[in-house]
Amino acid sequence: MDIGKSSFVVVANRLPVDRVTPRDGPTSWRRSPGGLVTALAPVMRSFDGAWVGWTGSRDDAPAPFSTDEMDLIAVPLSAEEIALYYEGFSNATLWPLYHDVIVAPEYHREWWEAYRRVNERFARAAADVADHGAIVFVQDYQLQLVPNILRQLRPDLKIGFFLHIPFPPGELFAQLPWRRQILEGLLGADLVGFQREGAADNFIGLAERYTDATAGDRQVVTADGRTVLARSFPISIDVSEITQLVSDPDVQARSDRIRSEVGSPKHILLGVDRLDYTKGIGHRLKAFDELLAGADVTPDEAVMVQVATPSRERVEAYQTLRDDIELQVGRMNGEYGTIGQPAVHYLHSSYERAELVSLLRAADVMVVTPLRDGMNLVAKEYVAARTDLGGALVLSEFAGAADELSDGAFLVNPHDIDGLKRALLAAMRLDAAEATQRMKLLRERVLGNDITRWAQNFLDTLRAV
Ligand code: GDG
Repeated sequence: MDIGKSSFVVVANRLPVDRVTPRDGPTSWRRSPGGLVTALAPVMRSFDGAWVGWTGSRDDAPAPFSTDEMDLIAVPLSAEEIALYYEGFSNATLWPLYHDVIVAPEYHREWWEAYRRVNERFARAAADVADHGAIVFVQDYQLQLVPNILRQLRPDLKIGFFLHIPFPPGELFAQLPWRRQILEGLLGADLVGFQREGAADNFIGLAERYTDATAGDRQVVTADGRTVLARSFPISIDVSEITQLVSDPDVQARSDRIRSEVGSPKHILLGVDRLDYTKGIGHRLKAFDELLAGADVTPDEAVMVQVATPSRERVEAYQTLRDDIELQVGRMNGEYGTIGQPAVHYLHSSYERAELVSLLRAADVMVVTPLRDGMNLVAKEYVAARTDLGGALVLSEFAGAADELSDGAFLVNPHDIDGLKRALLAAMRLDAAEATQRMKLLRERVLGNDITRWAQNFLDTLRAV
C-alpha cells in the first residue's frame, strides 16, 4: 500500500489498533477503545494523518498500512527492548519516580541505553513520514526524548508533547541519573502539555536548574534561542460514547441486574482501576474493612465491587501488589462474607465498555482514591454516566481530576484512613437533594471540557506558538 507523507503525525508507544487474527482468514486490525484516538480521529481524517507506534507484540513490523482513514507506521521492538525500554525504564524507573516514588524506582544504565535507542527509532519513523512543516504530536513518558531527536532531524516541524502522568517535584526528579537528558528531550518541543499547572511549574523550574534554558512565565527559552511553552491541558473523556451507552436499554437492564446479583444492598461502592500501586486500592479496602469492623455499615447494607484490570504483569512490583490486594480481599471476605454474599466482589479482569458503564450506573458511591494520578478518567466517566443525576463521587485530592471536580466530589486524602471512612459514610448517607446538586456541579465541569475540546485546545495552542 502506498503511504505518502502526512501533515499531522501522532507518535505514541502503542498504535491505536489491535490485531484480529481469525482461525481461517487474513489478519485485520480493529481500532482499540480509547479517548485519545477518538479525539484525534477527525484531525487524522482532515490532515491525512499518520500514527507511529508499537503493535504490542515482539518483533512485529508489518509494512505501513491504512485503517480508519489514518496511516499506521509500526515501530518494532525486540523481546529484549520490551524488557529494558518498556517494562524496565518506562515502567520500573519513570512510572514510580513520576508517581511520588510510591515504590522505589530502579536505575539501570542498560535500561536507559535501551530507552534512548528506542526513542531514536520512534523519532526516525516520525521524521520519515512527516511532510514539510507538519505538526507532530508526541505522547507520554515512554517517549520523552523524541521531541529533541526529531528537532535535530527535522527543524521544519512543529512539535507538541503531552505527558499523561504527573511531572514530579524537583526533590524527586533530581534522583534521575539522566535528568538533564530527559529535560533536554522535552525542550525539543514547541509546546509541552501537562495535566496540572503544578506539573508545568515543576518542569519549568527543573529545566532552569538542570539545563541551559532560562524560565519566564509559562515559557522556557532554550540555549539556542527557541521558546518552549509549558502549560496544563487537563485531559478528558469521550462524553458522547458514555452517553450513548447509558441510553442503551440493554445497558440499563444490565445495570439493574448487577444490583440484584450483588444482593440488592442499600449501597454499592465501586472501584475501577488498572491493578496499579498508584491507584490506592489497598487504602480504600482498608477503609471499607474498618467501616465493617466498627459496624458503621453491615455487609448486607453495603458491598464493594472492585474491578482490577490486569496490568504490567511481568513487572515485579505489580506481582507483589496483586498478592497483597488478593490477600486483603480474601481476609475481608473470610471475615464479613456469607455464602453467596461476599463483602468485596473482586474482579481481576478486563471488561467490555458496555459492562463497565452498566457498573458505573449501578454504583451509588464511586471510590477513586489514587495516591497519585495524572488525571483519572474513571472519575470523569462516572460523572458522564450519571445522566440520572444520581450517585456520589469520592475522589482523591492527588488525582489531577480533583482540580476540576472539587465542588461536587467528596475530596479525600487516601492516606488519612479516618478521613476516608468519614467521606465514604457521608457519601452513603447523602440525601437525594444534595446528591443531585453535587452531580449537577460535576456534570457541568465534565461536559464542559470533553476530549474533543482538549485536543482542539492543545492543537490550536501548538499551531499558534
Ligand atoms: C493514564 C494516567 C490519565 C479500565 N478498565 C477497563 C477499561 N478501563 C478504562 C477506563 C479509563 C481508562 O481505562 C483508564 O484511565 P485512567 O485515567 O483511569 O488511568 P490510566 O490507565 O492510569 O491512564 C491517568 C490517563 O492516562 C489519560 O491521560 O488520566 O492519570 O495514569 O477510560 O474506563 N476499559 C475497558 N475495560 C476495562 O476492564 N474497556
